Amino acid sequence: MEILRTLGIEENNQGASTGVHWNTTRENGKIDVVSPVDGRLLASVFRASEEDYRDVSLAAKEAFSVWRKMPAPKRGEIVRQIGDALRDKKNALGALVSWEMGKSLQEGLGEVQEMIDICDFAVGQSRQLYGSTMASERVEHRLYDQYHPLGTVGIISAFNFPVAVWAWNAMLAVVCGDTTLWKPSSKTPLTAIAVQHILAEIVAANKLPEGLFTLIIGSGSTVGEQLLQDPDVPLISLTGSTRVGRHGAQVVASRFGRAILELGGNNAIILTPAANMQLAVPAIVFSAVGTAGQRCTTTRRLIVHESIYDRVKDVLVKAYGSLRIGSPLDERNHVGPLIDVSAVAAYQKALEALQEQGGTILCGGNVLSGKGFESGCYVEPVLAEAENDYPIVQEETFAPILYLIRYSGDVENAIALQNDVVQGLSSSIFTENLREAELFLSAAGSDCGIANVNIGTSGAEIGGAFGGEKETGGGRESGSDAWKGYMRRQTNTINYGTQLPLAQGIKFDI
Ligand code: UN1
Repeated sequence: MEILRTLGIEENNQGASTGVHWNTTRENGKIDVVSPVDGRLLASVFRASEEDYRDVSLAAKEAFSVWRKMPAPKRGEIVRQIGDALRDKKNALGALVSWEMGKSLQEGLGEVQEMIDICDFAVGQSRQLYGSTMASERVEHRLYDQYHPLGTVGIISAFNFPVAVWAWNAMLAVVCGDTTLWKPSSKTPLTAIAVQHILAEIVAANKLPEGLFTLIIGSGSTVGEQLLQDPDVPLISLTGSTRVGRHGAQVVASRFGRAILELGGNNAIILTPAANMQLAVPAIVFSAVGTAGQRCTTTRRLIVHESIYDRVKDVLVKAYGSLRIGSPLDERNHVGPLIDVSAVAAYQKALEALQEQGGTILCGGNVLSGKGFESGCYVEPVLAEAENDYPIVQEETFAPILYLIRYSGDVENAIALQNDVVQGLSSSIFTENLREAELFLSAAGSDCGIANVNIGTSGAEIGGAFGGEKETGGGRESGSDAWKGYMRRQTNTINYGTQLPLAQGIKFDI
């Protein structure tokens, strides 16, 4: 495949890089990367060893001692070059995202655009690592805080956004003066290797310390666990399921490391009687079936007022009937494959549980086979009627299953249902009623990290902080002031006078 060659992917690739150099471990076997698009073997990657982990961690640590001293705007200049390199490789990398992960080519290109956008954002941020100056209560004293680089940032990324979420973290981390250690999902190692090749050219051309960008690909229970436990990695940014995140958070907390967690969502859209259906219907369908339901921000619950419930149900059944499922590389299709056959099994299991618990499938529910579906990863998006308190509705199933839930009375009841799950990532309301919209956004409204009005739950821009509350983990990445999470704050008091006044008016004469 031409794009593989363009991006430096070979038939067999190594799973660890300290920057420009690749380790040569072969004894841990390899990961065969099979495309969910058509079941073809794209390439293989040799799993990294525990020794490889120690190499990359040391390289990142050594690079930090140099990188932290480079002025932040100069660090931004390197990120500018990365953004330019991504612009050059956008088509090939976007296509590889689609082949490896199975999202549409539009979305694969959009994912690379998201990387470019965060590069631009980080370049600007590199000149704005602001601290505050505070008024000191003491005479001839100055009190201020400043932000310093933190160290190596471990980035554990998920298969569904194999490169963009890494970029959100890495581009901010490096302008903040940190070095990075990336463990991508074992389901999508090729896009990570392609990105590492792009970075290696920039590291070499600018004679940067090797170890600025390091990569480790291997099993979670070996190198993943080493990363969580590594005292030389003061911050772990982890994107994944709540189950994986709960373990990771505990391990990192036990060594007093910091964690930025972006875990499961159970995102809902509320449709009130004042909803504009022209906006709502396409937003619901895109948010529910886009990326085959495999975004953290995918809409999983639709909470609809009883007075419009039947109409909404009919419109959606019709819309779902017109969805075209098939290769994500064919732009006429709306829905591509799930990542692998184990995701298909989880989809089937969820549908069984739903029916056992009293839910009704209105449309979809089959796994597709035959021509064009040889990978076994294509499923029909499901629209189902359910109650919010069904155990299966309370869980995140990473597949295109949308639960229709009815509410009655005021919007407060819908908000209560929306909040009545353990996750807290994204949420939306469709209404043209100001009171409903403002209540939803108020302190008594949505309890999620992201709350939208008249747009869907997915597709956030990089300019805003991204993350959620409760079992979503509480972390924030990407825009707004998320950069502060990648630095250590230091508060400084300077006495430029000739006296030694103590704070709180304490007298201590000797
Ligand atoms: C994710 O699914 O982990 O808001 C990230 C969105 C994308 C990012 C999703 N910009 O849907």
